[in-house]
Amino acid sequence: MLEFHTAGESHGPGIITLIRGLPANLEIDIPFINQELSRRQSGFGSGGRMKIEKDEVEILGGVRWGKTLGGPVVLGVKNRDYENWSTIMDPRGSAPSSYKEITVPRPGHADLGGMVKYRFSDLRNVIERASARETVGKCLAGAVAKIFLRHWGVKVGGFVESIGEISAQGELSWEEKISRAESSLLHTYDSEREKEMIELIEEVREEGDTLGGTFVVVAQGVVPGLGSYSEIQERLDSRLAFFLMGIPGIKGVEVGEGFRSATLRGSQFHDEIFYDPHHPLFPFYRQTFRSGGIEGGISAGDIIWARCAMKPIPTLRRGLVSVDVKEKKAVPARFERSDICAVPRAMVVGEAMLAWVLATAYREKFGGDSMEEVEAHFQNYLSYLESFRCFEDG
Ligand code: EPS
Repeated sequence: MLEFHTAGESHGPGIITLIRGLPANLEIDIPFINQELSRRQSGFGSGGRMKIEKDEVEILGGVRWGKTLGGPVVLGVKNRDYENWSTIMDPRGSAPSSYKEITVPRPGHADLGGMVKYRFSDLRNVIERASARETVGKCLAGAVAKIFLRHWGVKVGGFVESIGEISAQGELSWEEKISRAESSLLHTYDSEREKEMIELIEEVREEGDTLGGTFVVVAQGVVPGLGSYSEIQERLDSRLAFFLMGIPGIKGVEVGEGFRSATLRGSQFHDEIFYDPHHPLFPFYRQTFRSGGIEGGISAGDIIWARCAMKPIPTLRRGLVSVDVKEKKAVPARFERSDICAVPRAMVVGEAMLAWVLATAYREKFGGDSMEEVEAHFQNYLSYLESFRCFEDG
């Protein structure tokens, strides 16, 4: 089974990702991984930290001469900011005598729950691992998943749909939206609305406040038949929701037009089935993907998409009402350097998680210890899909 784990703190020495279950002989494209890391760092609305960090992957295990060895793969990224935090975040030693514990939790953050759960008196112990810096690790896993998926013709992309109450407009193809988003400061496809979104972020920054928004992630070229209706753990939609909801700040996930489906008639919602022997990938095809390309927990073929809603960041310059847990006195929540709006960057993490879920589904369906074996099983499935083609001219 393909799985990943991340470790590391926001201002500690670095973040690592351990990936288990990759086949041997998968070529690891390091420039591509670095490109994904840099996409995660780009996006208007970030705070000062992004000027310090320039994330770059180091391979610490499981790869030789550019190819996986079939064992666990360990990827790491150093935190450049660690040099400014080396005393406070030193894995050795003890707190310096001048150190003051953080005792005022931010509403909306893991601070208070984490303090109670782990019996900490210093919220720094919570802040560090609960930080969205951890998404570096998710993007490392996602970049490897994308590299694996490329072999099977799957492309993963995404775009921001809204920031605050401003929504991108325009009926465009998936490709067009994704490619426009790629060159946009906010990773969105509507350049007119983007200006308004940027103004809004600036306004909110002035007010000492923060903003959320929504984004969409899409995979193209997915084979039908991934996942299963049989059990909750096997459903592609439940797995997708699990991984997308696990991105910090995400409060809502819908597969396709999930919420709108509740307001539509069956005749308006369901993606009707057509047959064309010349249709690429699979001759039973859909013209719409309102279901997100997943029916009964199984991929329908070609597109898979989901939408996520991200809450505003809980670290506000204008401190919300809180309580000093040591003094038991009402005080405004503490501010420390933070982002204003992280939606464009969360979108990149969303892509990573969609890629991850699909990579696990391809791994399960096609098995194999080496890329050669996966390829053989995949080709066999493609031949089976081909058998549904029936040409009138014989
Ligand atoms: C984060 C707060 C900010 C972000 C950080 C996530 O960090 P700092 O407190 O050091 O300024 O920049 O995100 C990253 C560093 C990153 O690479 O994504 C938080 O509180 O979650």
